[in-house]
Amino acid sequence: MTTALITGVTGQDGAYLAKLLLEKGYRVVGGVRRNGRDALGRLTALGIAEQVELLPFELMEYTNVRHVLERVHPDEIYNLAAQSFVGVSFEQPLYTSEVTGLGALRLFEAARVVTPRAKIYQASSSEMFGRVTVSPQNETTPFHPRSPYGVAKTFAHYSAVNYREAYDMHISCGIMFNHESVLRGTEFVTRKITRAAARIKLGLQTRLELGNLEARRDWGHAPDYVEAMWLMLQQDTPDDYVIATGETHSVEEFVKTAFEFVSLNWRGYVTSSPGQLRPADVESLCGNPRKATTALGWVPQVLFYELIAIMTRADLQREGK
Ligand code: NAP
Ligand code: G4F
Repeated sequence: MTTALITGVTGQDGAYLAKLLLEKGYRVVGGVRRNGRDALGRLTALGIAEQVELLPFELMEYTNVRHVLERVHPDEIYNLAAQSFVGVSFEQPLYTSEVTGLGALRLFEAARVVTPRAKIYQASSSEMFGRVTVSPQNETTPFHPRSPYGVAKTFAHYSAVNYREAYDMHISCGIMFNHESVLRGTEFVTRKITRAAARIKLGLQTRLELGNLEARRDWGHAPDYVEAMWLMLQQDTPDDYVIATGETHSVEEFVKTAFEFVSLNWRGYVTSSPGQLRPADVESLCGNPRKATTALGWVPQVLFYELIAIMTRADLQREGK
């Protein structure tokens, strides 16, 4: 039986990946942070909380990372743990660098010592492209990160490439564009919008305050994206892959579509507030996933309009209970 360790198993991607690997017959071990709330909500929602072996895991703590590898001896390691919210990274740049940047390096270093033959997936991000001058972006597009989070992910990405080249380790990076789902955190713009559209429709909320409505993103569906993570680790040779839909849409288009789904005109409810703007924002992202399609056979199944329908319908059901 193949053993996989997933760091960040309680997050959106961690939950979907755990489900996928369990379906494939893996032994799945998940690293969990100790905190005061129901950490297992997403695993419970997918009906797999009992099937994942959980271990205390903190990326800030090298000894803990190393002990977990010694105990689990994974064949595959998926490093999904991160302070993943770009907005907060401006408020907590040092913490974000510690977890999202140095945390990945701690894991690679521990794996070099304990499990050098394990295959590793690193969750890199389209946020590394930042201020783009070329569109669409692919694996050769230069990085120009625009946030402490983007800078930290770029450090982690180059650390992965360095360990691959220096120590011949099988580390692959998915340069993933935004991917969303019914399990997406409510702080991210998509879920903030679909939840608000549902709540306004149901009379539970009256207004929605957003920031930059002109920002454009390439939004896909998280269950499709975790499949790409797994595919990368089934290859003989490690590499980097852009994972994206190839479509770009504005935040305003997202709002309009979600509100239309609940038969409301968004203009009556949504404001753009300076308080929600970031010190620097990524204005436009659009990925070219051709390499992943050719080398991995990966194709996104869910695109923009279906994604919004899935998320808004789920929020209507959840909020209507
Ligand atoms: P998420 O929902 O925010 O999940 C992040 C996970 O990391 C959570 O399980 C969290 O645990 C854990 N974590 C945070 N700090 C940690 C620490 N110090 N030690 C151990 N675990 C820690 O993120 P996601 O959307 O699933 O994304 C997964 C990964 O892909 C992240 O690295 C993210 O940066 C990257 N990524 C995401 C996207 C996207 O659009 N979703 C795109 C590109 C890259 P708690 O539950 O305790 O908070
Ligand atoms: O949903 P967002 O917070 O996602 P962002 O910043 O693109 O980051 C996400 O995708 C990255 C991949 O590119 C991941 F690496 C990262 O971990 C995360 O999953 O914001 C999207 C856009 C931004 O331009 C933001 O300024 O929406 C704009 N926006 C406008 N109003 C807002 C809001 N974002 C949030 N979170 N909240 C708003 O009210």
